[in-house]
Amino acid sequence: MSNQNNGQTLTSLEKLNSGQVRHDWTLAEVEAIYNQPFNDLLFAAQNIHRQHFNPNQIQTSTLLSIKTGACPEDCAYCPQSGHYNTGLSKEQLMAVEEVVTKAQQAKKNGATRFCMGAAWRSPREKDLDVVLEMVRQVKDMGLETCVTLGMLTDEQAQKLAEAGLDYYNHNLDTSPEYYQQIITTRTYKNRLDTLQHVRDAGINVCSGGIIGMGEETNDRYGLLQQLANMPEHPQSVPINMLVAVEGTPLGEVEKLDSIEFVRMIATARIMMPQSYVRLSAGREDMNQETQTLCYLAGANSIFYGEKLLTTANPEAEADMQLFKRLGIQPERREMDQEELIQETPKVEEQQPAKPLFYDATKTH
Ligand code: SAM
Ligand code: DTB
Ligand code: SF4
Repeated sequence: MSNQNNGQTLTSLEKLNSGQVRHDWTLAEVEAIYNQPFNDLLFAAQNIHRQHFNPNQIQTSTLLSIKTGACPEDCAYCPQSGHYNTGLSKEQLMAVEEVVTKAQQAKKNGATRFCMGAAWRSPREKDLDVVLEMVRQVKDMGLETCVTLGMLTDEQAQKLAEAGLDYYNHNLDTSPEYYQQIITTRTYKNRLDTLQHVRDAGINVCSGGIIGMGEETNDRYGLLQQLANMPEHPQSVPINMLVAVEGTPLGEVEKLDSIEFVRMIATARIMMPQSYVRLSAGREDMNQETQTLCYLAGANSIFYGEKLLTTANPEAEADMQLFKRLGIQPERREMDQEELIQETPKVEEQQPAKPLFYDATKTH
């Protein structure tokens, strides 16, 4: 099958791999991208990646669990759900000063974004007020801010926007079909509604999902289809590999083939060319070669620092060593340019500028 495009004949797969920004993906199209020969998939993804981003820069976000455990929701993957016994100690909402201290450490270690997560179904008003103050103070330090607090009303999203929040993380997690086997206490529609409130408030959307939960490949296509067919692509798309935690219903699930994970990253990159694609949870169980393939496939963001919310993440030092081996620079915020000049390696060690590169962060 072929299509005419600017006088050139493209096969249907070439057309799918062309990096067009679309919101009408069919499942068959996602399947065709995901299942093409691995080298073709990675070549297409890297090619698209270079049209929008510096291929040798990775954005780094540090996570902090500001309220841990005893969550009323029953997400089958989650060590923080009150429905399962995972031996996690339940904690109250942290104090603002404590959070600011953690954010200062994250900034010192080189993170550009600080993501605060709470094990809530949705925030209570008095708790939201505390989080708003955290957002203001962390932002004042020159860090980008992200929070993930569960479902939000329109008004709550507005308040977060007024406090200066940069990103709200709320994942779709999986396909609409598989979702019912993973979470029963809130619906897929609830999630889409929260994301709409976040978008309406003008906050950047961070939304992705988890693979390796025993889903079919069809469910992975379904997740990507839902994400890419939203009215706007999420500015940040976290792809998590399940961290299987003992005591959760998914504690014993079979480990995912790492090549499948890389295919997922590459397909996300091709379908959402201008979004940051984050290689998220699960890196502790991945070797450095798999992570490197994810970067080649277009992942350009990671969670950085030795802890995710409650589980382990690679040591910051190990990530920096890998970046050095790969000639990757952690992305800097514009206001950090002075620090960048001090730390940038000598000119002869750097890659020449790519003519196709432009900074997609400037477009939103
Ligand atoms: N309670 C809020 C919510 O669910 O919206 C925010 C925190 S929740 C822990 C944020 C996300 O972390 C989940 O949506 C899920 O995608 C991811 N997550 C949680 N446990 C995970 C695990 N064991 N492995 C991989 N990702 C996980
Ligand atoms: C996302 O997509 N992954 C992060 C973040 N958003 C909040 C959370 C990963 C959690 C992994 C399990 C844990 O550490 O509790
Ligand atoms: Fe609660 Fe979020 Fe964990 Fe679900 S993923 S149980 S909502 S903390």
